[in-house]
Amino acid sequence: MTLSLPSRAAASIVKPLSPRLLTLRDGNAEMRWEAMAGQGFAVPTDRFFVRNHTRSPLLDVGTWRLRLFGTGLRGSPTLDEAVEFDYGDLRAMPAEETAAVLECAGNGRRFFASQQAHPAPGVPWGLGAVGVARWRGVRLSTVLRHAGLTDDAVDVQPEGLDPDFVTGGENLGRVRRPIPIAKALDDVLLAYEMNGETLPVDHGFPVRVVVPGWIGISSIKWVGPIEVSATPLSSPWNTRFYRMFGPDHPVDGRLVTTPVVKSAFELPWDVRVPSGEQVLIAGRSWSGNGPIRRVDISTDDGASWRPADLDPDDEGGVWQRWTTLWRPPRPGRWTLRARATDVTGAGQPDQARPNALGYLFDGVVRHPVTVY
Ligand SMILES: Nc1nc2c(c(=O)[nH]1)N[C@H]1C(S)=C(S)[C@@H](COP(=O)(O)O)O[C@H]1N2
Ligand SMILES: [Mo]
Repeated sequence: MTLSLPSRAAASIVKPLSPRLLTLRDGNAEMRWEAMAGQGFAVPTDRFFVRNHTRSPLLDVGTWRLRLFGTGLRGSPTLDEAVEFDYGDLRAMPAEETAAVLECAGNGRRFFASQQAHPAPGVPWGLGAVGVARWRGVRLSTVLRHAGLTDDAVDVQPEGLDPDFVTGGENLGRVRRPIPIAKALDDVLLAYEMNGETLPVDHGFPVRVVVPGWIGISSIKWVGPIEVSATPLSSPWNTRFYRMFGPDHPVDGRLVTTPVVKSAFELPWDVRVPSGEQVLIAGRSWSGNGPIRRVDISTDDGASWRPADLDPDDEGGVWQRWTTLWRPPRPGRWTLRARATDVTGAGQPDQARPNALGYLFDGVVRHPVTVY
């Protein structure tokens, strides 16, 4: 008898990976959008996407410490002299809860290839590398002040306790990315709960950073050391990765910070629907710039558009649920399209601007449907 070995993905991710809820992509887990049909505002944790550069570490909360150091703190402590906080210290500080979107910068990457003949390397995500959760924790600003923040601090760089990231034979060290002090003092959380429960292992237990409104890589999981610096910091995650490179962009690339406008149907890819019957189609749209103001739907391959009905409960929220009615006229292959516009007027073009690493796909996605 042969025993099947766990896949790379199963070894990297701790939570159960139900194929009804999640799709595996190169060792990462993508939320299936049909698993959001009929759900509330937040994405339940069992179907929340997981993006791991290496694998989820099992950390001991008893010995875990947050360690702040650097030239932006009083006395410029080194890592060895770091100001430490344990889990109980953080739990004892004033708590805050916020609903925030977490989205991978490469969400939608596969559509650069499938819709624009412009493939990009990286995890070939559909639209499910995104989720909204209720994050509860302590403000980073509170911890920074307890640690002796000075007026000289310019950058704050949290570092994950997962294994070093090795690519092409090169060890790039622990996953880390600087946050400018203004953002760090604004709304960044050190979260220890997700959707009302203890933060799960795959999402950063015991504590992760949540940077509302910024792309996923900013929200460092399994945070340990935090460097607070009086001079600008950098890491491969803001110089080599998570930059837009290519003919449309500056030679040294453009830093990726804010997610773009996107829309998704809460339907299986290649869904089958009967002809002649009216169906209620639901979906969601979101943007890093702020609330969604309008969503237009096309059920005839882009020939005509009509406004979707926006769920008033979500007005001004971090994402927007919507519905539309459709009576497929006759059997055949159709595509559904959803196109949102946010509060700044930013919308979704037919074609996203390509970039070498396939970030920030904001194009209108053609969702295939078979009518029978
Ligand atoms: N320490 C650490 N933090 C990390 C990562 C990682 O691999 N290691 N991945 C980042 C990326 S690219 C994304 S998109 C989000 C994903 O968060 P999630 O797995 O909780 O959905 O975490 C970010 N934080
Ligand atoms: Mo990501």
